[in-house]
Amino acid sequence: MTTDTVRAAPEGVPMLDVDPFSDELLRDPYGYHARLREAGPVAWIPKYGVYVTGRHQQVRAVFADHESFISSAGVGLANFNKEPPFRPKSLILEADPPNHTRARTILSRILSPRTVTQVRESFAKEADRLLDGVMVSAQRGEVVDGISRIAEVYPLKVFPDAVGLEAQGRENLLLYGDMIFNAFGPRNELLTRSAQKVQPVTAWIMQHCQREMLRSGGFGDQIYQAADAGEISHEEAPMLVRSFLSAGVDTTVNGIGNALWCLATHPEQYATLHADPGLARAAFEESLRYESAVQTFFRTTSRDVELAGVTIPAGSKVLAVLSAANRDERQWPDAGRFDIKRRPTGHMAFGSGIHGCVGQVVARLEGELILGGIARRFKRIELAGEPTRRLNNTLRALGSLPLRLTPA
Ligand code: OVV
Repeated sequence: MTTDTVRAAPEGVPMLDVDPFSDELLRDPYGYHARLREAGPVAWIPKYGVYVTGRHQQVRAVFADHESFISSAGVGLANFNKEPPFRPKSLILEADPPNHTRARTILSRILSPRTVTQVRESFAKEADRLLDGVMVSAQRGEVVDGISRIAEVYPLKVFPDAVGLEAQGRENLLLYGDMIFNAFGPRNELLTRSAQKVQPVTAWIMQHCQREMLRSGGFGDQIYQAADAGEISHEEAPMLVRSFLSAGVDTTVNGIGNALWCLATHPEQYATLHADPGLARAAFEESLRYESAVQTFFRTTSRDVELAGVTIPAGSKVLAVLSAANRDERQWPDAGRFDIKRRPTGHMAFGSGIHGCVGQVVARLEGELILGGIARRFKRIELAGEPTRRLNNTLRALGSLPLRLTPA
C-alpha cells in the first residue's frame, strides 16, 4: 500500500481532502483544524485512507477506549500489522495491555510526583543559572534566540542529567527526537531528510541505553533496578531507557519554545504573568492547549467500532488531532484566545487514558521553572524578528525565536 493511493470515503463519512503532513498545513494547521471540526465528529482523509477526528469529545473517546483503538499496531500512519516498524517497537508507546501495563507501572513510579519533589531543587538551580546568563545578554541589549538559548538548552541539561546520561553528545537526542516524531507521519520529504542521519544517531542512543553508561541512581539506572527485581527482563531494560531518550527531550523543548512564542506574541498575557509569576504553571498549561507540541497520534482499530455514529471497520488507522481538540469551541469557550487565567483542565496535549504522557509531571516542572524564572526577571518579552519554523510530521516546532527581553 502506498501513501499516494487515493481511497474513496466510506459511505456517510465526510471527506477532508487535505494532506495534514504537507509543509503548508504543518506551517499553519489552524485553518484545516477548523474545517476538520466542522466537517463532522469523524472524517476521512483520502490521500492516506485514514479516519480523522479533531473534536475534543471524540479525541477523548478514542483515547479512552484502548481496547478498540490499539497502539500495538503503531501510533503513526504505518500499520505494523502490514509493514515492519522502522525501529523495534517501544515497550510502552506501541504496546497494549497487559504488556503495556508492566512497562507503564515502572515508568510511572520513576516519574512520580515524589520524584519531582526530589529533582525540583536541582531543576530550579539550573533554570536560574541559564536565565541569569540570558539576563546578561538582555542587559547588553542583545537579541536572544528563545530556541537555541533557552528551549533547547534547558531540557537538554536537566532531563538527561536526571536520567543519568553523560554530557557528551547530547545533541543526538534532538536529532533522534526529530526523526522519531517525523516517523509517525508518512514517508515524505521531512522523514526522508531526518532519516538520513538515522544510523549514527540510533547507534549513539542504543549505546547510551546500556547500564554502564548510566549514572547509578538516575532514572535510567532505576529501570535496571526494576529488571533486577524481576519486573521486566534485562533485555527489555535498555528499550525502556530508550523511551526516556525518545519522549523526554524534543517534547519539552517544543513545549517550552511554544510557550515562549505564546507569551512574546500576547503582551497583555505576559504582563499578567510578570505581575504574578505564580501563574507560571497555569501559563505553561494554557500554552500546551493553545500551541500543542505534540499535534497528533494515530490509533488502529482492533475491531469494528462506532465513533459518533460512524462504524469504523477493524484494522483502520484513526488520526487523533490533539491540537484541534485543544481549540474545539465545543469544549473551550473562546478557544482561539490564549488566556493564562483559563484553567484548561482536560486538554489533550499530553493525550489521555492509559497512554497519557507518563512524564507530564516532569514536563510541567520544566515549563513552570522556565516561565517563572523569566516572569521574575523580565518586564517584557517581545519578538525581535520573524520566528522560523522547524517542520515536523508530529511536532509543532520552532527553528528560531528572536526575542527582546526587557529586564525588570
Ligand atoms: C515519541 C514518543 C512518545 C512517547 C513514548 C515514546 C516515544 C517511546 O519511545 O516509548
